[in-house]
Amino acid sequence: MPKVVVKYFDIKALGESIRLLLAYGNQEFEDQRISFDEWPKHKPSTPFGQMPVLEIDGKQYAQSFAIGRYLGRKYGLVGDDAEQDFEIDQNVDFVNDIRAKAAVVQYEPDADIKAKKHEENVKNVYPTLLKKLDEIIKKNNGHIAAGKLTWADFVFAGMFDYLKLMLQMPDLEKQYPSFQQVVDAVYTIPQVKAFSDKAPKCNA
Ligand SMILES: N[C@@H](CCC(=O)N[C@@H](CS)C(=O)NCC(=O)O)C(=O)O
Repeated sequence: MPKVVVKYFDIKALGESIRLLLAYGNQEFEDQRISFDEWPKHKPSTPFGQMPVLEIDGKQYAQSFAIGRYLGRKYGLVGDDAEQDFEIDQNVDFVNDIRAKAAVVQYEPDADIKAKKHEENVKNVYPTLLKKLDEIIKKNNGHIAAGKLTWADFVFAGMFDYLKLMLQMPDLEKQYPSFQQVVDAVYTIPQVKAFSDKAPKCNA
């Protein structure tokens, strides 16, 4: 077995899907959680100055969705044909669009502007996007794409707590039970659950 290391902060966000996919594939890995204080020391030696990073036998790879796609391919969590793979990529990009809209608010330093941006998104942006995502999941039998479990579900499940925090919607799954269906489809897989039960607890 190759020596595998996942480097990320001690949060779920963009790194959790990688941990969950490796757990799914029964791949042993070092779950290296780098503190925010320690990060500047590591940053220059990563491929793009960001994490998550997946290291395989000493070679570093980055970009969370590229890593997810790679692990999905490795563990059979992909589409049945090129068109289904296309749909998986498309819907992962859509999930990421929602994340990006919320991130603009989350990382706004000015408190007044932040509140205004959030209000604007709650009124004019989130309802349309979340309704669309709900429709997509329902159409795909409780999955993000292709009507079955794929690496896209791991991306969504892994970032769900972070999404809720950024959207400032702690009961999002109550509004959209389909979202919880995707999370459960991933976290109830025995080897994923075993990893998650033992992993450090973090709420985003
Ligand atoms: N497109 C990249 C984005 C990675 C990213 O934004 N990483 C953040 C944490 S979630 C980071 O490393 N921030 C620290 C920095 O930029 O110095 C991916 O999907 O992996």
